[in-house]
Amino acid sequence: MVKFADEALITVSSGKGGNGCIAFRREKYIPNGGPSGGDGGRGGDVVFEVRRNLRTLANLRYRQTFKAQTGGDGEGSKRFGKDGEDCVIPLPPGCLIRDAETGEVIHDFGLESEGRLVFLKGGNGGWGNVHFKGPTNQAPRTALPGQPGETRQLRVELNIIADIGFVGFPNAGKSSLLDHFTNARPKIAPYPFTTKIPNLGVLRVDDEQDIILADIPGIIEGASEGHGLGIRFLKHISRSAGLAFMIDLSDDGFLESYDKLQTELSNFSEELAVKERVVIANKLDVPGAEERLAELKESFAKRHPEITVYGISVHSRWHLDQVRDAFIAMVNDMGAQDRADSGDSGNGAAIGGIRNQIGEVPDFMRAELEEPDYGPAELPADHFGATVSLNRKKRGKRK
Ligand SMILES: Nc1nc2c(ncn2[C@@H]2O[C@H](COP(=O)(O)OP(=O)(O)OP(=O)(O)O)[C@@H](O)[C@H]2O)c(=O)[nH]1
Ligand SMILES: [Mg+2]
Repeated sequence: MVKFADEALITVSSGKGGNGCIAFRREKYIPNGGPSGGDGGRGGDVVFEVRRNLRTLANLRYRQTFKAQTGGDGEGSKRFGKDGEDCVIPLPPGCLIRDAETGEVIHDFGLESEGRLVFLKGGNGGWGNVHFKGPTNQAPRTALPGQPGETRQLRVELNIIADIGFVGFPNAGKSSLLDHFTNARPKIAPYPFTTKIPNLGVLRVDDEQDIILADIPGIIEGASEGHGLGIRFLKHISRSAGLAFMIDLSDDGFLESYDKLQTELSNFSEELAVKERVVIANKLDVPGAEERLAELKESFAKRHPEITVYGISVHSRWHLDQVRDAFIAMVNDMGAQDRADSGDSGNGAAIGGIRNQIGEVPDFMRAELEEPDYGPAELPADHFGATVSLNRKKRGKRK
């Protein structure tokens, strides 16, 4: 079963319009009643809808073809055909839609949590023969077929939205920190690459603020060339307010870790390379770690004085509050900056975070995949051509 997917290739088609009808009014005592064929109904649209309780594109992996319904054909007695039902494709927040062939961005939902995009309009219904009546043609035998729908091949990409993204070598304790701070219960184990898909958790600050933390699979030197699980998951922290670099003090390479990680980030994107950050040195409980922390702090003071280094132990619960405060500060700084950029002076305390942009966030990791409703099934494909429905009821004999 696909549990997490952040890319999907899909084909979407809007519905064909229903055909117009050729029919004539035939009633007793009303000879030559005139044309009465109604118009076909409109074909259904293809609509994308952002649902905030969805977290993955796994639902688009199960079903890759999405078709809106064909409009119903017009009928006699000037009855219009029924409009085809729209095909609504639910997406999690943070999606981007591209043309599958050219890669051109068609729509970016960004941080929207409730967006709706009518992507392909259904075909119009064809005119019934009532429209073709004229002074010289009182019994038109013409009706129009419905207009065809459109089909496009698309690539949907998901960039998970988080406030703080964790970056670190495998086994540094990223998932352990997520587990401590949030409601998420990621797998934690003493071997590298325990985490294979991004984990999200919600850090509750107070009634007004939640901070979303993203723990992504560990990256290693050469990840940008495809080593380990690669750097493809870095895209999920690209939109975050700040990064937390986690360094394992029990690892002999602790002094070089930061620069190696930074190199991989720079290879991925400039945006990530310059993002606001803190460094968290974990496993302070292991023997010799205190000395290593002092060494690390000294090295940062010399080479990256703008970055704060926090020494913690998730196991022993040491100094975790400092890290929590640092996360809150990064998120609020970003919130204040966003408000300044948008010209809003903001009154009251600066509360940042995605929660304030996308509203209530669900308990991600426990949220069950919603069963999406794609609308009704499609009518048969060979459904084409103007329908002719002449009423063949015999006229009563004229007396
Ligand atoms: N001694 C000590 N061990 C820790 C601490 N925090 C985590 N660990 C251990 O380090 C190991 C790795 O922890 P994880 O949280 O799975 O590490 P990760 O960074 O998520 O690793 P990947 O998912 O493989 O990238 C586990 O055995 C943890 O129990 C700590 O503060 N002290
Ligand atoms: Mg992990």
